[in-house]
Amino acid sequence: MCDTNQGSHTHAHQHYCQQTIDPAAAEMLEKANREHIETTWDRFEQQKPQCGFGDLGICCRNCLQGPCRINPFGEPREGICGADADLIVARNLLRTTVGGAASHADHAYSAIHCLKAAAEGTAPYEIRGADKIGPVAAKLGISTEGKSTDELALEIANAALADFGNQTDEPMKWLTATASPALVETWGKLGVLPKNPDREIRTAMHQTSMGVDGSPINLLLSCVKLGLVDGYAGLQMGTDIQDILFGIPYPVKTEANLGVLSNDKVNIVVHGHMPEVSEKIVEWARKLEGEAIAAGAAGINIAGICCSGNEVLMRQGIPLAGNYLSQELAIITGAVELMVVDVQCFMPSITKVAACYHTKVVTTTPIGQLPDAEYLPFTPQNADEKAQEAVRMAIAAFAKRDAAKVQIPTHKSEAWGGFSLETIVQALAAVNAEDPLKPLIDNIVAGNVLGAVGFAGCNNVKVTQDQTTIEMVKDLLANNVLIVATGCTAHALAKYGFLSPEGAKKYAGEKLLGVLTAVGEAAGLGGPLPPVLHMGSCVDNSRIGDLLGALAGYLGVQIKDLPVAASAPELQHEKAVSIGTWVVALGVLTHVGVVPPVLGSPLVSQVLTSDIEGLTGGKFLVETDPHAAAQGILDHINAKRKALGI
Ligand code: NFS
Ligand code: SF4
Repeated sequence: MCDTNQGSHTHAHQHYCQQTIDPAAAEMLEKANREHIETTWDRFEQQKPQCGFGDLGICCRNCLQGPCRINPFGEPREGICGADADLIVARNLLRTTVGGAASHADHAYSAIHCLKAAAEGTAPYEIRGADKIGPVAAKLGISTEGKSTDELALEIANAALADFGNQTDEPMKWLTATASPALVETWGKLGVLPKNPDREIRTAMHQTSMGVDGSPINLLLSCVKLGLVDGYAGLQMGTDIQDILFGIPYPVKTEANLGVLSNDKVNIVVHGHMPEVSEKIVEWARKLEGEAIAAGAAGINIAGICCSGNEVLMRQGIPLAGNYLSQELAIITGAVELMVVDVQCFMPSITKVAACYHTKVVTTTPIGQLPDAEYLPFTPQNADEKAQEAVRMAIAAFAKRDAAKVQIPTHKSEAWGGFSLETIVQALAAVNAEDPLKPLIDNIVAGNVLGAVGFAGCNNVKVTQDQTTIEMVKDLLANNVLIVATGCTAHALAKYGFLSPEGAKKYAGEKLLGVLTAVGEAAGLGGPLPPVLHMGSCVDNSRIGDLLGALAGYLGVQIKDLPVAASAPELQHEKAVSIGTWVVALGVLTHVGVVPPVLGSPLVSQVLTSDIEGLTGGKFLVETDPHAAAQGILDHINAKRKALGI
């Protein structure tokens, strides 16, 4: 690593078009090559060819007699215990779903603790989303009469904790309070209503252990259950609590791509997922700006990677530096003083890349440590202290920045974020104050908006960074499909101008542009709404669920009847699998652009891409070609329109 005598990197004239379509990323890959710095793409090459058994999902290590592998073309057909391909694939898929659901439930759990401490006055967080308390209290059946904001926040935090402590056979309160009665009934009949998220995670680990469940179908139903754990104990609970704590997002303009890093300011990059950490870093970076100036910098610049970036974009207007595959590249600019991480999606490699520069990496949670990073254990109580420490570390590092190693790509695009359901309704209310959803519905009925698709999920080194996402969204917008986006796909779309009013003029079909312009102008934006509405982080996929629920409720139909779909074009994380499972449970066609490890079981593949539709109304669409995927989604939207008689 960063040893100039090491001659192992020889792609001097490579153009990196296999790796990424992002010119800023390509420029940094070129710099990495020049400086002999290994990136995730180099490590991907070293992994090739990846194991075919793993790829198909037919290897099992669930007991110490293994590993066992199934031969898809012959013998052996069973593992040592007799588990066949269907069983092994289904078991593995459930463990993946558990991994995702556990990540999101643990994320929500941290937010609950932070809200509780804030409400009790033991942690330095101000409750900024008092306007979210009413709706959340109402759905949970909590009376607000005569209670203070703090009292209500505490009661809501305790209601969330009660779901985690539920020892009865009643389903999770957060789920029944949020989902429509018809969905609750459907899930009840399937026997997949989760009770206590921690218990479901435990039970699923047990169910998949050696010598327990031998029924692939039963295991797949548990996947749906864990998808619901993710949806309601992770996404919905996380978003509701975070909105109460940090405020409901409202539209905000910012910029995206590595060009947001500053040449003359202290650059701090927040990376990971938990706004408890990133919000405090932003707060203290603003408060300590004078110290940075005293140290010779022009100020402090904060930028975000992955979902931490989305969180502070939505509520603080902080620019996005890049998505998952750009995390090492941000450090390779040589201009980052500090990268603060908390949990999820940060590569263990970042400290090695950072060691080639003056960059400090700070870890903040007991479960997310890196051996060569500085560990600042954040708690709700000490967050002010730890954030100051981190920001001062960045200021101190600024003096060590080596100008000879700095190269910041100039690429950046204007991007709007912060489109919560509340904001979308508010924008629509400018057109029709009495009945805000009516203009959207009328335009859907008239065909000016053909349908809507939610884009979510990651980058994955197996596919060219951002390409599938961008190509699909271009096709769909040209066909007047409204797009909402979260997570790393939202970053991708931000980088190429899809989150800006200009993007509407460039990419939206004529009819869609007319609607975006009418709403944007009525809402006082002086131009069209962006054609892609940034709804937040991956946890904020609950906002897409809220939007779908509102549309279905308005029309008096089920979500499964709507002309909508979802897509995770470049998924990598287990969380993307559990989110996708929740979305399928809602009744939505869900496209994935990377083939999940299930093809080793014809049965599991058949259930996920077809049979499950008969149970929930949703199913997975697996398609790696962006244009074919967009066409599949358009066909689906048109079929749903026809069934609705519009
Ligand atoms: Ni979602 Fe966010 Fe990005 Fe994927 Fe990772 S940051 S929670 S998992 S990689 S979108
Ligand atoms: Fe092999 Fe069965 Fe053990 Fe899996 S659980 S490793 S298939 S013996």
